[in-house]
Amino acid sequence: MISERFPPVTWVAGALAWVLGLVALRPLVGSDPLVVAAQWVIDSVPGSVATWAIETLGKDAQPALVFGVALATVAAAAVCGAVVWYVDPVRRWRSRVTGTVAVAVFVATAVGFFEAGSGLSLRWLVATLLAPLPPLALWWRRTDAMAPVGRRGALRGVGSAVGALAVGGIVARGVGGPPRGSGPQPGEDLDRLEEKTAVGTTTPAPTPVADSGEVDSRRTVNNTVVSTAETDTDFGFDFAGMPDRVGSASDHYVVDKTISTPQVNADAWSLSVEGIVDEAGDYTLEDLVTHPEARDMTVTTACISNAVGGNLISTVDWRAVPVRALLEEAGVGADAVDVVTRAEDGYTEALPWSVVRERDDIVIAVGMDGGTLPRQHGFPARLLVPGRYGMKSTKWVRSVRVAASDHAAYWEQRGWVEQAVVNTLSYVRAVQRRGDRIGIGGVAYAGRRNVARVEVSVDDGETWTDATLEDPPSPHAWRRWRHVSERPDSGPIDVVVRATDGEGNLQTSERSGPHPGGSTGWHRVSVSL
Ligand SMILES: Nc1nc2c(c(=O)[nH]1)N[C@H]1C(S)=C(S)[C@@H](COP(=O)(O)O)O[C@H]1N2
Ligand SMILES: [Mo]
Repeated sequence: MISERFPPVTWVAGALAWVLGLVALRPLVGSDPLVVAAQWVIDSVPGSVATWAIETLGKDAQPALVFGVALATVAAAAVCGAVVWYVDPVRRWRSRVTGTVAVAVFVATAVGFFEAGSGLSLRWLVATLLAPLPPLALWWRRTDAMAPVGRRGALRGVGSAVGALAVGGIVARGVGGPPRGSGPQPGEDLDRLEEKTAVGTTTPAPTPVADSGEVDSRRTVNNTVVSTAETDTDFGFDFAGMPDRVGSASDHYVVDKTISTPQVNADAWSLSVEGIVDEAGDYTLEDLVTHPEARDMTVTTACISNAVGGNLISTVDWRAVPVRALLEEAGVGADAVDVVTRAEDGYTEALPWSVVRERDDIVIAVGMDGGTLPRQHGFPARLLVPGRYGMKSTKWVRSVRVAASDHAAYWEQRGWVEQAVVNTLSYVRAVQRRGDRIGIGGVAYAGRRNVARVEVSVDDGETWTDATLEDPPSPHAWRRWRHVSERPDSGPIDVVVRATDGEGNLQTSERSGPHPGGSTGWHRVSVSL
């Protein structure tokens, strides 16, 4: 009986050994075929499904999907094994079916590791040869002879599989990750990079911690820090919960569709400017960092999927070169319609040339917070489009192409709005009691329209008072605001905030979810202090 049932089990064991081998070899190549398959699923499901997954599961959706792909592989093997063993007509073709599957496993491994990032390299060859060994060893024993193999044979098979895996894993770890080149590294000091050149790359922003004075108690309600402090000093813009006026690279939120963050070797990278241009060109990272039009700019970026009051918004200093400057150097043809950016991960975005031509703030960023870009923020270079949601800002950009027709970009194909101009927003971040006084503070942002006014209500919108506004760090950034009132008695406070942009438009109170054009509505926080 056992021998009758054993073959399907061998298939399952083989699939497991294969899947584990792929994961074990991941460090060698940087990614693995399971991740490639999962990414392929993300890229090919209908936009509504992808959007739903990103909105509801956020970053967790991605590891879950990789696990799902592994599980599906094992399940498929079980089905195959059962069919081959139990279905009579197929039984006769058993060795042929098994042979075909073996070849398929081999090809999938080869293609998968190739796509996983190593291309045709020695690492690819080693990974491709090692990963299929354990499953093939298991299958071999079962298929060359029709005779059943006993438990000892099975144990030997499993033993050799585990052994091969261990060797593979040790080799992978010993050899280390894929080559990163000796040139600029992610997060490297930008000035040092310039010196070198002269001689010869869904995590919400962590809850901010800017504090002044002792805080006696502190809790967080809907991303708002509620605290009490024993101090008589006046409220500034930095009290518990207030974000820094300009944040750092490490506390910037991260959102992308990639399961494993692209790892770009800056030595081998260059940005190509191509399409309808007189003369296509390539820019190295050094070319961009030392470009005569390179400039420093402080920019607030918000994700279109941020909920009202959410943490997918950050402000940081960038070093960047206007796309307009690069395109003018290339000479844009008269038929130009769209400027399409394409990224390492297949992501694309597009902006009309008529807009790019007029705006010096649409830039290729090569520096962030004094360093080169961190990997997760697009090393070595990314687009920045102030005033539009983050989706317009292609990370890991590889090419800027001038096209003669309208290009449907990655998120646009998935049902999000094309222009993605940010909606005016104002968020409460901090409520603090100091004796009889209550300080309320937060941020407001209206993209290029700028924030002209912020009003705060402490009675759920019945009455409104103007908040004190801090000067924005730049025309492309948010403004911090605060509102201080006398309130000796403790009790519930229903805070509501609303902003007015520089064109005189009051932020809409109408509540809408992020899809398709970004969330709207006033941020409300009820606290007791
Ligand atoms: N290549 C690429 N660029 C991308 C994305 C992506 O998935 N791939 N995600 C976009 C989205 S939706 C946002 S909100 C911003 C986030 O940038 P950050 O992670 O540096 O904050 O990157 C954008 N650029
Ligand atoms: Mo986004």
